Amino acid sequence: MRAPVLLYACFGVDPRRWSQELRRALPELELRLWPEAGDRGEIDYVLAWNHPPGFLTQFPNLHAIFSMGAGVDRLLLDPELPAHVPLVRMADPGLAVFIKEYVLMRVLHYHRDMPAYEQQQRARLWRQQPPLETRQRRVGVLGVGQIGGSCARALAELGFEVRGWARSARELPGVTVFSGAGSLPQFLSGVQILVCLLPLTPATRGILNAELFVQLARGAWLINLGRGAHLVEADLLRALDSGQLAGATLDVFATEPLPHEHPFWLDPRITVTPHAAALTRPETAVPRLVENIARERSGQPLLDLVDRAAGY
Ligand code: NDP
Ligand code: OXD
Repeated sequence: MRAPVLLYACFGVDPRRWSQELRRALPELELRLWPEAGDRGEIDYVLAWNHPPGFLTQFPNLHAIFSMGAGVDRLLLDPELPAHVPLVRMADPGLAVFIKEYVLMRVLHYHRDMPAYEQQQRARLWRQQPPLETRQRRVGVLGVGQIGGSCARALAELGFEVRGWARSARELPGVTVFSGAGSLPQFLSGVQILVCLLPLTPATRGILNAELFVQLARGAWLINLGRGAHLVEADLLRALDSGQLAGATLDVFATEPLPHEHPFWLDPRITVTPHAAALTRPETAVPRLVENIARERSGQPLLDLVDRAAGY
């Protein structure tokens, strides 16, 4: 019997560390690195990222497509994505750890008035801002799945008053979870720091807009780590100008890299990071891939399957 074949086709991601880790963890598997795909009919699995539209149609015998990223929005935009091949999102526990660090860093930055101190420093102004206790600060997390859920729990452990929003009801220790579109206004009311960790789907595209901002506490802060297309950029600038929002931290953008002339770069109210809150690393990501390939080979249901109709 021939060995199963995994094709690494992650465009723009250096394959060296991945191939080392994959070969170590899956010695019984034959690993091929795009563009050295060999006989297309022999490819059983693809680890994919940023492939050109239609790329996957050349592999007629795929058993599963594994996304290198947690977000599969770009994969799902491929109009020729093979319809009947299971699509698996990345559930790398390392991603959740890095995003949690980033969220804690920015929430504490806003909570402890660092934007005001940075301004004061530039003006050589010595003025103490009375700190609030964490329990006096309401933080909302849009999307409390694998990553958002771990952030919400960590914020609750620090004592913040944490709300989460998801499609379906769930229990998260220390977090009040609201579910469904109808509960969004209730979730948003009084939120002072809003974190977005939603997947980009038809239901969530453009969700960070004027209508949403106005439902937050006045002078709220926004932290967007989901996708750039969640945010209506002009509405953010208007909300900052009106004082409805005090500031924003953005890691993801509608156009990446953020164009050189984009106003966000030099806006002192906005912190820009280059989609770097977390990166999938082979050390933490490969074990889940190994588990899923073993499951597929023994006819068990795959973990982390994408619901194509829901878009994530
Ligand atoms: P999950 O699928 O585990 O969680 C998604 C969460 O969003 C779930 O709680 C889900 O609800 C909720 N959700 C989805 N659609 C809706 C909706 N219409 N209304 C309300 N809630 C909704 O994903 P992850 O936590 O793994 O990742 C989330 C996103 O984070 C990724 O899709 C990606 O865009 C982004 N990301 C960004 C990174 C970065 O570096 N900036 C790195 C990694 C990911 P339910 O639980 O009910 O299904
Ligand atoms: C992801 C990302 O989706 O890095 O994993 O944004």
